[in-house]
Amino acid sequence: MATDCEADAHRWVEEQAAWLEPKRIQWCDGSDEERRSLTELLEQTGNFIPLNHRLYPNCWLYRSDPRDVARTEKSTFIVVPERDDAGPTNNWMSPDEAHERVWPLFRRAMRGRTMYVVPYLMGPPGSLFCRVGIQLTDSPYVVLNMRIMTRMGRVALEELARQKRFVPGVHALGTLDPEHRYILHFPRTETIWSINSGYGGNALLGKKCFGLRIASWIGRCEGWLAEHMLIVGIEDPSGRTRYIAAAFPSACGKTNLAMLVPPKQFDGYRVWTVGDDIAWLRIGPDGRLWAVNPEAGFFGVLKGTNARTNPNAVATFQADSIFTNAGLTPEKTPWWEGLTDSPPPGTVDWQGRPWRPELGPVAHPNARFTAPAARCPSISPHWEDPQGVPISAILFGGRRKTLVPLVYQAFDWAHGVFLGATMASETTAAQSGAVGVVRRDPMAMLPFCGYNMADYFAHWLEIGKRLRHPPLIFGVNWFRVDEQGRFLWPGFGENLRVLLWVLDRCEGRVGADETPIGYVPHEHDMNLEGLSLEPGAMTKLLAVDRAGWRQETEAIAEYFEQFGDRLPTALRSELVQLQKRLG
Ligand code: GTP
Ligand code: SPV
Ligand code: MN
Repeated sequence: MATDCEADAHRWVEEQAAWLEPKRIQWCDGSDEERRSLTELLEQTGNFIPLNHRLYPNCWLYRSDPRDVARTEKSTFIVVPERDDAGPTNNWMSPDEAHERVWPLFRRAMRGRTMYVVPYLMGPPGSLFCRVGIQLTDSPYVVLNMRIMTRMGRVALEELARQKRFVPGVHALGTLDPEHRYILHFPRTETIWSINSGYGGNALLGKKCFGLRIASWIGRCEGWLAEHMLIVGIEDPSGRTRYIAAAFPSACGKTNLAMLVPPKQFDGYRVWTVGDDIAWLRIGPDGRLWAVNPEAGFFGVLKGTNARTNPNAVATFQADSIFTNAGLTPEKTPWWEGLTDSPPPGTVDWQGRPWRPELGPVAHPNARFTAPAARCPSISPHWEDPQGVPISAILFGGRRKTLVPLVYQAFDWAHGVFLGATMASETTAAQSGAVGVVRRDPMAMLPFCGYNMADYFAHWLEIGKRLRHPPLIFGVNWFRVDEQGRFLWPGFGENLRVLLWVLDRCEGRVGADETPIGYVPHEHDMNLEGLSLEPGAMTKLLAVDRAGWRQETEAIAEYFEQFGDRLPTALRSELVQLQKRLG
């Protein structure tokens, strides 16, 4: 006997098929056999190329349409009746417009093609956090990615029978025309529609669409948080592990921090990866904040990733992985900027052209790997724990060439929410549009919050009130540069030094300088042994430039205006207090 939820799912699939008119329907079970047949099918298109099976067993290179290489924020909408419920930072569309203007684009969109029905889980099976999604798609590439990024197929169908509802998502490749690309979210019905893209966050609907936009709304209704955060465990030489969650905008270092390798001076420390992109956080019965990674794989940035910067990522994607928009060497291995000093002779670029410097980069700057989390050498033994892991500290960080210190601590939860709400970062290649422009990206959720950002801030404040043992909140910035534009801080593995100061603060083991923006480390409290920095670098990294911050508060005041009365008064008062402290 089918449960109501299973019956709903079947009925919904039939209804969608009647509109999309696929030639056939294939329910995905997640088996190896299924993977093999999809792979063969894709290889025939010429855009899915088997890599050197000795060096990269079971790995493929995929070339996407050159117009479809990153998330398209201008095509991404929150669909609710009232514009104000989407808020000033989201694109808004009314449900009527969605049905009248966008739904017709899906009509017969799968004609002559196979419609794959992809049941998937977000969250570990059997966990309170666990949810079911069902994505319809006509892209075998999307199916193969969903298979890595989520727990897909039979396991999700079994869970469906236990759940009351699922998140339906309809994805059609269409023509890939960016002018008619739409990624629509209906928080009220927990539904997703996506058309005219096959790339990443636009098309793998479990990730940003469900995992962040829809989940952030569900979390608000149910009293939890869905965040653009990594989760990492730091084990000290005594064998105790504490966990940190960190929100950095796209391509600002989450995967790298989650997979950090301790510098050699830190013998006895181990770093455990729980998640690299999304955290779902709940208040535990003990009054602490507990986090799970709802995903099962990594969709990570290739640029800059190598055996020195991120050996754990390199080991992870050495097998069973998909490389999207990397270059290809004559040895049939993938290549991207930063892997080695220069591409081997005879390398072709991400569009398959023999590479010459005039053609630009070998790999697209947003080229990515899709790899199973279970392959990661640093994967935490607790990464699938149903209750998650307890969070001691939350970090908010971005790319700021100037002003923002390497690390500073918020005075309390409300100040920490203010710190997150006002963070800014330079844009990256992860989204279409200009790169390197500083913009406010509150909690790294600007492109991912499924409702009014002011209400989201209020929700954060509310969660803090309900936490008996809230994590401490910190700001970090690995990206300060000197006058020549060189990074002042070496970053990557060396970031452990900052994490250890953070954990010491959590235990009240070190003092700090009380500055107008928060607590800043005393230089001598940070373990800098074996680190070679430019002379004076540490002073610059920890300085609080009052004049610069006064200017920043003006920019923040202006930014707050857009939220009107909906902005929580606590945040307005945090701004006033900061201004007072700055004098
Ligand atoms: P999304 O997957 O887009 O959400 O990105 P992410 O936040 O996981 O970013 P990721 O860790 O993939 O890093 C993005 C880029 O920043 C890569 O090119 C990294 O090599 C670089 N990067 C990461 N950490 C550091 C760091 O500590 N210092 C410097 N200078 N660069 C870093
Ligand atoms: C991001 O842009 O933050 C990503 C990649 O993690 S994507 O899944 O394409 O959104
Ligand atoms: Mn991301």
